[in-house]
Order: sequence, then structure tokens, then C-alpha cells
Amino acid sequence: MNRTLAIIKPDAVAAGRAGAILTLLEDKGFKPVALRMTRLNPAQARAFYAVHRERPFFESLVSFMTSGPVVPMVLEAEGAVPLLRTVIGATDPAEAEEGTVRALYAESKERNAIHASDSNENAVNEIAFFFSEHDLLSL
Ligand code: FUP
Repeated sequence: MNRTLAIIKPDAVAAGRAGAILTLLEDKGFKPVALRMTRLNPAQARAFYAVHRERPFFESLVSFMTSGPVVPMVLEAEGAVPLLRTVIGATDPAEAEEGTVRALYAESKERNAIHASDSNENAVNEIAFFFSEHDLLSL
């Protein structure tokens, strides 16, 4: 069994879609093994997206990600990282496949409802960003 990190982003939480997105993820076979609600401060958002710090959208992304509560969660499934990337869809909802989280709930390329780790290595680091080992339940 593999683990990945998802974050329901401020747009989707504010729109009252956190429950619908969690249901969709469970319907796709993911088991949540840790879940919390928090609000990132600018330093945390900058650290989380540090890989993008030179990109033109970086400050706007930090501003969006700190604009309201988020729901980070650790999800377990066979091949969790690639499976979740498929289930969330393309970064830009205009390009996301029908039925994906972003096609259903994202507003724009920036306000795109959900984050998912893009590699097993990043998943380990991103899980540790939000959760300590004793937060993770064994099912
Ligand atoms: P993804 O892995 O699909 O979340 O996409 P990226 O890692 O490429 O981008 C991370 C986040 O940066 C996206 F979720 C939204 C934001 N972003 C923009 O706001 N504009 C862009 O042109 C690209 C990404």
C-alpha cells in the first residue's frame, strides 16, 4: 500500500466542497489515514511551494493558499501517487478530464481546488510537512 498527500485548497473549502471532494476520493478507493484543517501562513505557503519560487505566479499562489483554511490529508491506495494525479486531473481545469476533481470543482489554473504529490519522494516530504508519524493511522 502506498501513501500520498492531498490538500483541499482554500477555494474548494470556502465553496463548501470539502465534503464532496473527500467523498469522491473515497469513492475512487482512497483511505484517509490522517486529515486536519489548518490555515497556512505566508512562510509555510512559500516553503511548501519553494520549487516554484522563481515563477511569475508565485506570490499570487502564496496569497491564494493563505486566503483561507485548507484540508491536508494523507491518502492510502495501491499506487496512490499516480492514481491521485489521475483522479485530480490537469492543473488547468479547462484541460482536466471529465469527472476529475479539478474538472468538477476548480475555478481556474490557480484556484484549482486540490493539490496532490507528484512523486513518491515528494509525497514523503509533503506528508511530513503537515503530519508527524504518530498522526498516521494504520488501517
Ligand atoms: P500541479 O502539480 O498540477 O498542482 O501543478 P504545478 O506543480 O505545476 O503547480 C502548482 C500550483 O501552482 C498549481 F496547483 C497552481 C499554481 N499554478 C499557477 O497558479 N499558474 C500556473 O501557470 C501554474 C501553476
